[in-house]
Amino acid sequence: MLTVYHVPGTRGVRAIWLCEELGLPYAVEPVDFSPEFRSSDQWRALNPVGKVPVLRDTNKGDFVMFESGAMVQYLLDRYGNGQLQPLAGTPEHALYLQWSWFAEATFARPLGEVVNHSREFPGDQKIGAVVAEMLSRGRVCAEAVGTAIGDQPFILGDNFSAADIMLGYTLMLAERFLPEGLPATVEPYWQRLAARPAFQKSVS
Ligand SMILES: N[C@@H](CCC(=O)N[C@@H](CS)C(=O)NCC(=O)O)C(=O)O
Repeated sequence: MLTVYHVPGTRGVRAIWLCEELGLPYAVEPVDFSPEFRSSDQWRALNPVGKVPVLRDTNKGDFVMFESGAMVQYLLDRYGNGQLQPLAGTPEHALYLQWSWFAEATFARPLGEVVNHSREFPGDQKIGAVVAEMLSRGRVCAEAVGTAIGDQPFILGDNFSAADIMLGYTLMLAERFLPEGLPATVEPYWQRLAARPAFQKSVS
């Protein structure tokens, strides 16, 4: 059994969305998102920095991992039968990796800091400049996605891939936190992703 330890609307969406796309059976285990629980020994044993999500795979033994992008890659490599990613070692796969890593390491990071700073320092005026700077970084990333997507349906071209799952979660954050919303160049792509039944299941 695959179990995603998850808080609704957070990065576990990526693993759930992928399981839905692949038709993999999985369970969702709700996690108490309070700082107290996340800093407990119990939770830190699963995620050493107290974040969500965590994936457990008991199909063979008992395997536990954190980092949503790594989960996506693990699930694809172990259960995907070549679906939703180009062949490893090809330039197409390099671009698949590029957009997957970009989605979390470069694009989601400033948006995540907006969330973290606003939560940790509510009402603190000094945070305004930090949040504005993070949002401007997020905006540059959203525009980069718009330029790359052009008229193609998905980030790698005609075929939906797990890189769209990685980016889709981050676009959900960007739509929520960028005051002006997503650039017009990105909006049709985001709508296309958000309309997928597997995505809708992951956020329901
Ligand atoms: N790079 C990590 C980021 C995990 C992360 O930041 N999770 C958020 C929820 S989406 C969280 O637990 N935030 C709590 C905190 O950072 O205090 C991943 O992709 O799994």
